[in-house]
Amino acid sequence: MGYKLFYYPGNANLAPHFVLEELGVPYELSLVDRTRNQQKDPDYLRLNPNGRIPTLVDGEQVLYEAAAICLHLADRHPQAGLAPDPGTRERGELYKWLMYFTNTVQAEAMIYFYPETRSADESHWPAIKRRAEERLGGWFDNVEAHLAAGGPYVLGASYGIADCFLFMLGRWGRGLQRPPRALPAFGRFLNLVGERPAIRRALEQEGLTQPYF
Ligand SMILES: N[C@@H](CCC(=O)N[C@@H](CS)C(=O)NCC(=O)O)C(=O)O
Repeated sequence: MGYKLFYYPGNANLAPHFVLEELGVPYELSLVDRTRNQQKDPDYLRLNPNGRIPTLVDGEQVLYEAAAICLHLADRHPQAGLAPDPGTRERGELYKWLMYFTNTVQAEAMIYFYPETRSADESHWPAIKRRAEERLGGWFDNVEAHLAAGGPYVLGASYGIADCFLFMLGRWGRGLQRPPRALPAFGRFLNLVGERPAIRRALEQEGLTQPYF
C-alpha cells in the first residue's frame, strides 16, 4: 500500500508529512508548485476542488483537510499508537485539541498570512494582520497553559498526531513578535518534538532549513 501526499514546502502538508514519516510506511510526495499556482490546475482541482494543499491519495480514496488526513493515517495504522482508541477519554481529548488547532488556531494563522482573503483593499491588510497576530497570541497562550499544566505532549505522556499538528503551528508562528518558542512550555515542546528523527526527515525532504521554529 502506498500513499501520495501533495505538498508545497512548509504548507499545511507538514502535519500529515510528519505523521507519514513517524509511521514509516511507503509514500510518495508530489509537489504542487504554488509559485505557478498549480493548486488551481484542473488536474489538481479534480482531486481537491478547494484548490488548497495538502491532499492525500490513499488508493481509491482522496482526502483533503490536514487534520482529517492525520486522523485517517493514525486510524489506518493503529499499531503505531499515534491516536488513542475511539471511545476513550483520551480520544475525546484528541478530538478537542485537533479541532482547536485546525478550526481556531490554523484558521487564524490563515488570516495572518493571507489578509487579502479578508479584504480586497490593500490598505486594510496591516490592521487585519495585527488583529490576527493578537488573536493568535491568545490561542498560543492557551496552548502554553495546557502544556505547562501537563505535557510534555498535547495528550500528556504519549506522542501522537496532535503533536505533529501543533509542531506545524508552532513553526508557522516563528515570525510573530511573541513566537511560540519564547513561551516556556511551548518552547520545550518545540525543542522536544523538533529532535524527533521523523520530524527532521520531513522538514529536510521539504527542503526547509534552520531555524525550524
Ligand atoms: N483547512 C485546510 C487549509 C489548507 C490551506 O489553506 N492550505 C494553504 C497552504 S498552507 C493553501 O493551499 N493555499 C493556497 C490557496 O489557497 O490558493 C487544511 O488544513 O488542509
